[in-house]
Amino acid sequence: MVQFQRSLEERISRAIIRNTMNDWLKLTAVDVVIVGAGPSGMVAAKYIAEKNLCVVVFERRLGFGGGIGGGGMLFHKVVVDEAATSILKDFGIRFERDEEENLYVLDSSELMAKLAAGAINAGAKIVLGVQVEDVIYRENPIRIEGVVIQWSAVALAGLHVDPLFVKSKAVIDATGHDAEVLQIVCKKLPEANIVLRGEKSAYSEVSEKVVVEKAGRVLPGLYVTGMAVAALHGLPRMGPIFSSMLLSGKKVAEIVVNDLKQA
Ligand code: 48H
Repeated sequence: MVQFQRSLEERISRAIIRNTMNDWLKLTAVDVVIVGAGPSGMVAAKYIAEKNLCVVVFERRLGFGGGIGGGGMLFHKVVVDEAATSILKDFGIRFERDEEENLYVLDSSELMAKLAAGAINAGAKIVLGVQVEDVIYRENPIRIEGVVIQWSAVALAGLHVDPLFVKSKAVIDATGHDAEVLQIVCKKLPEANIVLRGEKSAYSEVSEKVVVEKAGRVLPGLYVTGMAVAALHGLPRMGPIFSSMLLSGKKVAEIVVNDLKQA
């Protein structure tokens, strides 16, 4: 009898398709969806996944890090203040103290790579090239129960392709300056009464504090972290200091974990 042998080309395709589909079937219903693999999203992902919750991060681009890679005006360093150094330690990210400025300095490439590694090692799945274009909601009371997703390439090509759904107990908007998920909810679900006040001009000292203070639950099932907090509450920007991005990611993770425990 002739032994039927698949070619390497067939085996490559089959391995990728079967294993992707196995993953995607698990991703149809998760505990937490995080939208955006920037600093705040990846920090939130690690601390939530560590609690044995099923976390997926959908990132529109084919890489993670969000605004980190640009450093400060393309200089390859970013800074944090002392409050955020414990998070850097949790992720094994190296930093140096600048004595003159009383700030902690680190390489943007190391921050990007190790935030992603930390989230993935804790068990979070980061899926690249997928964007969130809408949410799933339920009424009485109004709540968010998942997201509507599409390949970024389809959106970029302007093709009319119907999307798919991912159910989740919590959705975190970590989309940065544009607060994209909140914008969608604000526009399409007026009964949610979300008012996006829009980010204000730079006032780093204030912004670094209030962004962390205001990070958290927006309505049942919907949470906000990172720069999206500034867009929601009309808070100033801070420039390439990343403490509030990391600290707000950790804070939103604690709130989500606590809410899911009580549910
Ligand atoms: C899937 C999406 C979608 C979508 C966007 O911008 P980010 O780095 O976000 P933060 O808030 O974690 O960090 C902000 C920081 O990088 C920054 O810009 C600072 C500190 N600025 C201060 C200043 O003064 O300018 O990352 C957001 C990520 C990006 O990778 C996007 O591609 C992604 O979210 N994204 N992914 N579906 N609808 N929208």
